[in-house]
Amino acid sequence: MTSLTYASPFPTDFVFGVAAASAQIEGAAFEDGKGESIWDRFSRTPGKVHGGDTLDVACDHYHRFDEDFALMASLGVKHYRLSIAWPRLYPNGDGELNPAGIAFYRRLFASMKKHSIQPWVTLFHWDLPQSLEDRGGWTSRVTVDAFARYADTVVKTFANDVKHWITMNEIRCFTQLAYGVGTKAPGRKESAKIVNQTFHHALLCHGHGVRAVREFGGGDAVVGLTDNCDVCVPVTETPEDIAAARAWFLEKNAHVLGAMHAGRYPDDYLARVGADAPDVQPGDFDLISLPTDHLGLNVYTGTYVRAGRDGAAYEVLDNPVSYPRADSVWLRLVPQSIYWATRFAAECYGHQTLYITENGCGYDDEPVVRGEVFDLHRRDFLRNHLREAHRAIADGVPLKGYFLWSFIDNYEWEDGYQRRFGIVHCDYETLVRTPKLSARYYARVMQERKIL
Ligand code: PNW
Repeated sequence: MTSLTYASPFPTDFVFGVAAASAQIEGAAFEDGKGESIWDRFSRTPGKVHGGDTLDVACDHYHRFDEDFALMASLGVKHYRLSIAWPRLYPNGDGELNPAGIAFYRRLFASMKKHSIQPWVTLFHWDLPQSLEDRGGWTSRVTVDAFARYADTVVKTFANDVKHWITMNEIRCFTQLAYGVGTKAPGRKESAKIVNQTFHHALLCHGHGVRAVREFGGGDAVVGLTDNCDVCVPVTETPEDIAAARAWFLEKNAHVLGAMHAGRYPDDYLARVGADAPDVQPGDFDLISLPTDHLGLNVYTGTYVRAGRDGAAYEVLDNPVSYPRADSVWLRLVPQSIYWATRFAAECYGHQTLYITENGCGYDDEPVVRGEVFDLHRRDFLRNHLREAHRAIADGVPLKGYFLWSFIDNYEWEDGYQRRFGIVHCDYETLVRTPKLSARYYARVMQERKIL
């Protein structure tokens, strides 16, 4: 332990930021030549998205980005993680490039520069062009080839504007939940073999993203993956429970972080999936295991694990129904997940530069009352989670930054607009933005660089 206490400031190079994603805030879903994305299609499929909400308008960030960056700057935000909409640049995924799409992001980056906000750009945050889905989507290598071209274009075009790159956002969500469970676009329910293949194709695209940044990003550009690794927390912080949690972490993350790190699928993973293992072509792992500069972790919740009985490596504890959670049923409030996710990622895979690229909470009922939103629950959430980030740093974990999800209420995928994650409230009728109490709180934290 160092002498860092909660009252001491975060290290001077620690990055505080906010995050959002193209499909969730931009709107203008069919403007200026943008192609249809799988979420445009999925949201129009009856019964798939709460309230039948579409991405057509969202926060209208497409037309209001300058106002949004002015607001960010007024809150003291200096780092913003955003994503580029693939179907804005290549309406069909491959084929013709849409110059209006490029022009939009040029205007956007110019506005960020004007407001002294640094972009952290994710190449893919789930808005796959529908045309590629029609040709197999993530089950097909057609998507990998198209992504390679898209990544080359983005990095070449914006190399002067962007120095921080993230290849993919949360591989599990657009593979397993989208092609296995079916709750996310395109809503398919395929076999385990096919789902494992979608993971493999996503890993290949990550590799292409790294390659593109190395080839075209300039010498000072950095790149890494953002993963929503499965996170566990030892029930008690005893050596036995910590060892059990580490064993669980390694097992659950073998097919993404384990594979990237080892340069092949780990043996225990291959033994577990047997005949459902993905098909791997020669050279695939040369791409997948290209060295990266950082690893981003999106951490929202965690699973409690303790030492196993009768020789088992671990035992998972189910959460009782009364365990506290946000309004998203999956978002149980487990602040220690920040500490253990980053610590295990550093210990198990040797990562030297880690970022929390998302952390936040979603609630449904956050009304504006006399011009204010009293989201004390979010202010508390932030404080509790930042304390665990602080604890990780004190224990020597190389955690270098924290991006809050999200800057503004936005399209929460299958939960539509009812679920609010923003520190800025969005009125979806008037599109008026109102910073919540949590925005004022986070602004002070960023300014003073310590937990208040
Ligand atoms: C992330 N889960 O999604 C995404 O990166 C964001 O686009 C999204 O808005 C945000 O978190 C809040 O949901 C997740 O089921 C979706 O554990 C589902 C899970 C985790 C993250």
